[in-house]
Amino acid sequence: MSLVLSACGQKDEGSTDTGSNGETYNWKFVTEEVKGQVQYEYAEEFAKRMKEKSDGKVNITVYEFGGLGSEVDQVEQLQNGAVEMAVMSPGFTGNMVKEGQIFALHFLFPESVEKTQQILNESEALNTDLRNKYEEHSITPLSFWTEGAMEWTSSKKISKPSDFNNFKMRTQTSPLILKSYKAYGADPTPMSWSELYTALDRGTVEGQENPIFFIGDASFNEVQDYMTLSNHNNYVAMTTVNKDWYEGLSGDIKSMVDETTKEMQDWVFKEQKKQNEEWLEKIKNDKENPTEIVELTDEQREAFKEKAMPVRDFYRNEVSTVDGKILDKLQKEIKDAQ
Ligand code: 6CS
Repeated sequence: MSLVLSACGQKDEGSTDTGSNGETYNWKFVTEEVKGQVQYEYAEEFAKRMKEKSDGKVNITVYEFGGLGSEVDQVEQLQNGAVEMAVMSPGFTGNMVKEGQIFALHFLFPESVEKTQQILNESEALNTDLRNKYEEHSITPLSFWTEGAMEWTSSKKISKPSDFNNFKMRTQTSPLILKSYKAYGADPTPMSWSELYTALDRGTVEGQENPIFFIGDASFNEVQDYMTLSNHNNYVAMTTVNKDWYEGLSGDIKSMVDETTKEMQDWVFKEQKKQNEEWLEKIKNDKENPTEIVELTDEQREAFKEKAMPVRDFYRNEVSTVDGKILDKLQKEIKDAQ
């Protein structure tokens, strides 16, 4: 619809109608998760706030994951303007926005999820420099937020790097995520999460990484025996908009979008925290599908960290198109925040 409107020369603000009460806006907001999960609930709350602030003029339809294709299809839909807004994981854009693979680096952000969120909110490296890199591909990330610390689930116990030897690990598609697991000796396979339950059940892959709420809500614990509380990374999602569409919004509507995006940072932090805490308890107490929770000592975590560190040099020297400048700046920001 928005494409048709653009072709007719109207203002490209999604589908726009002029009724007796003035203009109304109809936008599509796609997420990589389903009802009840953090991204979907985020988008619903965003839509509700926009409707209220605009006195009903902005109507946002939120799409659950699945209806519009894979995560990678959704990236394309945002780029070509078929949808105006998307929650997007950098883990699916790495073949295009090389710098965005910074989030694939293990042990980069602090173990504290709260501190990590503060850095995501304030980082110039991310909110200016990385944003510019995404904008080269028509994607404007308006905010970065965590969905929680990432943990490993597996069919065999993982507590040291050698446990990953030839281990079939499911990953998202960004090449640097695969590289991070190869650094532990694993055999990573990228796939959409829509195929993951079956792949784990059949043993096509033996393990995966995700925040706890997602592991529980997608029932991965049903087909896995162990969950290692590795906290090796934070799951970062981005609130993204189609660049041209966003820049074409009128001043007051654009300010409303910016204001809502900002407010939502606190909202989503609380939402992910609540969901992750609740799901940890549920997984621990699930007698029908028991999961052994593996806690790592500082020494054990250190052993993984040691293997992960060379991947940073690889990012700096082989992946980055700006000689690792964004990583250097981010590392300084992380150090200053701690
Ligand atoms: O593992 C994945 O691919 C999915 N995980 C989360 C937390 N959200 C969406 C994403 O596609």
